[in-house]
Amino acid sequence: MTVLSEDLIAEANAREIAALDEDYDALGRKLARGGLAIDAIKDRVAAFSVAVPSWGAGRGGTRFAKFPIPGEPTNIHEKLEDCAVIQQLSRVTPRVSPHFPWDKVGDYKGLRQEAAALGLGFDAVNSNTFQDQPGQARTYATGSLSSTVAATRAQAVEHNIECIEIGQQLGSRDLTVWVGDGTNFPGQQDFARSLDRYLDAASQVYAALPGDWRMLLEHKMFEPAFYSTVISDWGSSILAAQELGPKAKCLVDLGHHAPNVNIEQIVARLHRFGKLGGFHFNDSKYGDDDLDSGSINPHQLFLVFNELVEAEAHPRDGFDPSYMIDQSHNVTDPIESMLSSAEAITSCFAKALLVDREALHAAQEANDTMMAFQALRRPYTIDVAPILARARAEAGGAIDVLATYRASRWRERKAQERKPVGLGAGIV
Ligand code: AFD
Ligand code: MN
Ligand code: MN
Repeated sequence: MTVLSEDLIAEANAREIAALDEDYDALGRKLARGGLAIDAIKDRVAAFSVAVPSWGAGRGGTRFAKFPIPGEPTNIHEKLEDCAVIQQLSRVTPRVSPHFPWDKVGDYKGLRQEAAALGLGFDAVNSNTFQDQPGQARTYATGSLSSTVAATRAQAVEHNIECIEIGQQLGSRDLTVWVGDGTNFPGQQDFARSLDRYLDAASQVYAALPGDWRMLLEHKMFEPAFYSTVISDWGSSILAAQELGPKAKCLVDLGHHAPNVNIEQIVARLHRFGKLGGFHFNDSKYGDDDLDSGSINPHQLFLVFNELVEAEAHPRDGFDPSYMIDQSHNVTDPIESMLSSAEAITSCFAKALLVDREALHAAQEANDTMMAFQALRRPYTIDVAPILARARAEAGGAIDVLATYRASRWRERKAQERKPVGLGAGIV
């Protein structure tokens, strides 16, 4: 079952294919001069994938307002449909990362089948102890896994374990834990004791992990807490992951650092200690951590992928990071943002594959700074779009994803069928 008409995609591609062939062949000749086989790069790109967040399918908002659009999805079933559109066009987003209780349903086996029928699987399960839910016994107003109240910590542990159980039914194998725990005032909580409480509760979640599962700890420097957070940075994250055990890894959300932090170096450090577990891709300019991937600083995204390709060539303690988009689409059609972001992310991966690693390492060893820099700069300036487009087209996706999406009039059609979203503030 396909959500969009295959004929529509084929017709759109037919109009683009001659130009693509020309561009692909020209790029192939250019890469061949540097000893690279374009088809081999294209095969690597075709095998690459990044998960999309279920919550990213709806319009996001800020703490000031949320401006819904007609036809946006309001439940997990409609969200899966929209994710299937992204996958059908891009062929690089075959998995959806669910968030609970937002995506709660009565029948998870059924949900897994529903997704499979749409060509989708499930990625990491995300728990949510940063909000209170109707009917919940204890509030998370003053913290969850690190709460001073034992019953609140127990409730948060129980929720995370429930997420693991749901994830097992969905075919996931990672639990991503991001807590909103932290403080707004100096002195509000004891830094050491709050971390002790977090570690004690997190170890109970860890103990419930099935053998082949991982627990991904996501750090965030600020927001919703504005003075301190319990897992604030990669240092706290790796120390916690080391204390919890080998199945605990660190998840790097690109938007969760102080401005100008060298994230690519953090990636290399986490990998050095076998603790790089996954990514949430997005971009940021100031404190806005959920802008579209590569929209502000594509060079940083490339440098992150350069470290990932380097890490893959030199694996330590396994190298299997889970890649996911985590963005808040406040002013665009979320499908368009995720199509554009998936392309930006895959482009950076492709450019990182073009790096002449032998030349880079030789220049590094010889302290030839300029040539080491050029080894990264040269591939960064190459337009890899034809490689991505060819990989997509061969897999049945669209050469021009955005134009084909617009031509499908998906959102206009859904606006006739779906119930309108309520107003309000909030990230999702
Ligand atoms: C948060 C974190 C985390 C969380 C998401 C919810 O990035 O990944 O699950 O946003 O919207 O900022
Ligand atoms: Mn995130
Ligand atoms: Mn975030």
